[in-house]
Amino acid sequence: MTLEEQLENLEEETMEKISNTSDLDSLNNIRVKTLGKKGPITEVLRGMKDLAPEDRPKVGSFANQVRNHLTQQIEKKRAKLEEEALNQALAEESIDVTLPGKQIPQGTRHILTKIVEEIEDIFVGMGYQIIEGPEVEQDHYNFERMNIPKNHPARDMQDTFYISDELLIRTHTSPVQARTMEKHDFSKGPLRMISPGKVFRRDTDDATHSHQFHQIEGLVVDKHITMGDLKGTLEELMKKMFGEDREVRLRPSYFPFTEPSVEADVSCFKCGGKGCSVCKHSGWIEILGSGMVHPDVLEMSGIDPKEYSGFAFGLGPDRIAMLRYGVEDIRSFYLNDTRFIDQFKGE
Ligand code: 2NL
Repeated sequence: MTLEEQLENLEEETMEKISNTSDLDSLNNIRVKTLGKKGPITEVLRGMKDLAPEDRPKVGSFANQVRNHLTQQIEKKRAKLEEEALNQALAEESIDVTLPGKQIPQGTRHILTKIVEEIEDIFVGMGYQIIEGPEVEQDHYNFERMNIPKNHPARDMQDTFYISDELLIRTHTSPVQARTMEKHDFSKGPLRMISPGKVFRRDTDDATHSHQFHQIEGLVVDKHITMGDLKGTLEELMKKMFGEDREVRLRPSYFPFTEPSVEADVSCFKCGGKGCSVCKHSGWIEILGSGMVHPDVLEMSGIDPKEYSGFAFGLGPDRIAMLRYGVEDIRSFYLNDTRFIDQFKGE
């Protein structure tokens, strides 16, 4: 076989291989094997030394022609394979922009937070400050300053989570008020405050008890504060919360930190007082405890009870939410089951 014939065969075989290949790797192998330094074309060119000198230019130019042609064909095929690979990748990555998006659920503040904020707004409207304080509290502020000395039976009513003999998690928010009273400068005006927050008692949880719940306490101290001020304030609160035609009824009660002490009832917001299941057919709903601040409590906070008097009250946002929305189990507020929580989205 002449060198020309060898070259023609090589060209034909390679063209066949190029057309049969379907991936870039094997195409590259064909290029290296055919056109590379150790490939057949280089071999042919090397064999030219055995030719007659006058034949060499013709064979050389033919060999170059074959090489150029094959190079060109390989490049063409490479471009084709690359385009195919790109199109395939695009097809795999394409997204259907008309599909519905992922739903990201909208959250809402907890119903207890909403009730606390609603009550805060009412009192801010009457010129009260909102004051918060520590949940870990000293026995001194939580009990002693509230007229509940060691061995006082009221300590049993408020079974307590103690951290040490002198430290506990507060059983009410009153210590925030004791801390505020001792600092208040009465030359700048009366003290009007509410203290909302979490409180803790060592109760066994059931439908109506939770070891953690919420309290909002209110306190007003000034010269000439009377029970009339207390009743008017509670009436204003109840009308804003439960409707303009609500009435307030005070019944005598006992708290160690108030004297006299009263239990406040509101006329039933459901039946208006006729009697229904919400008010247990009495027409009245027990809503909070309150009274005139005990003179000893004022004195312990550095306030002269001969000159100043005050009223105070404590109410439970948990109980208010239960009454208003017919929640039967206080524990529902603390389970974080979104099926429960979500019911109050619109409130
Ligand atoms: C309840 C109702 C109450 C107070 C809280 C209070 C605060 C100070 C002085 C006097 Cl600084 N009293 N708070 C008063 C009456 C009732 O809470 O059922 N508590 C067990």
